[in-house]
Amino acid sequence: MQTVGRPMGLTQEQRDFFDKNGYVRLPQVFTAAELAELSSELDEVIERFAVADKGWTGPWRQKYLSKKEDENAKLTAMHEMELYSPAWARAVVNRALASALAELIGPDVEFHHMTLHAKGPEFGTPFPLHQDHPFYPHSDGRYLDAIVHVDAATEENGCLKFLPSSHKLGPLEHVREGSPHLPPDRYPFEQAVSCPAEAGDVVLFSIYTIHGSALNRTPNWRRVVRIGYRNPGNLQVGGQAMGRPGLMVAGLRPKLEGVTVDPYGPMRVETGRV
Ligand SMILES: O=C(O)CCC(=O)C(=O)O
Repeated sequence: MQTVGRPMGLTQEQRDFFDKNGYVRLPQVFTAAELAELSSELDEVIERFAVADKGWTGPWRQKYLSKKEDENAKLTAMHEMELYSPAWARAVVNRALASALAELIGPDVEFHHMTLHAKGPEFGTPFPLHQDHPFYPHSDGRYLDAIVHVDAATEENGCLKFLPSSHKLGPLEHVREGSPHLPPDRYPFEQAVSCPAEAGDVVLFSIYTIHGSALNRTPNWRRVVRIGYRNPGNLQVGGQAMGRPGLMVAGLRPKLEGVTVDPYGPMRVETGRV
């Protein structure tokens, strides 16, 4: 399948920033026209299928939220909007995004999953500091999450926050009570650096980079979509979308030792090692 959109290489400065900090903001990956389609189709899909609930659970909520905030904080979420919306299917194979990913974890890059995080007005729920590794552990670090900003994200509406250079720590033990998260006493939220972004920007970060976000306290929605990508040689060991092959967005699927592919049957992606 051909990727769509403009090719876009990373600047040396962006590469260096990513290597040092474990995340990087790519401005205006999506054009205004692409963004308008993504936004309106997302609204329709949310209306029809998304679920609003209290969001991530666990003892961290007592540390991050007042009683009133804890009672009211809400998240609207769902997975795999590429199966519901052509604009989001095109986003997966966007050429500007694919070429940036290929530079960092390629040359071969495979789509893995898509997840919506829409924080509603006033009490859009926060996310405690965590790595994404516990949610879909893979054998090595060649996995990037791409946060597509459908709305601008600011300090006030709960933009992403990162602990710079934390990707160098590798996979960490997480508290498993409720949603996996890092202990707030050892990883204080106040130490995280904000990464505000405009609508149309994409923030890339490693599966090992520690991140989170604060409450949306504004009267408007903050909608972002996470698209996960991996080098296909980085085999999954558990969690979300385990065993499901994804579209190749850069390079070609390699022939891997120990992975059997039946060209006439459903492709199986074997379990990797941690
Ligand atoms: O949507 C957010 O604010 C946080 C996203 C996040 O933590 C994640 O996608 O892993």
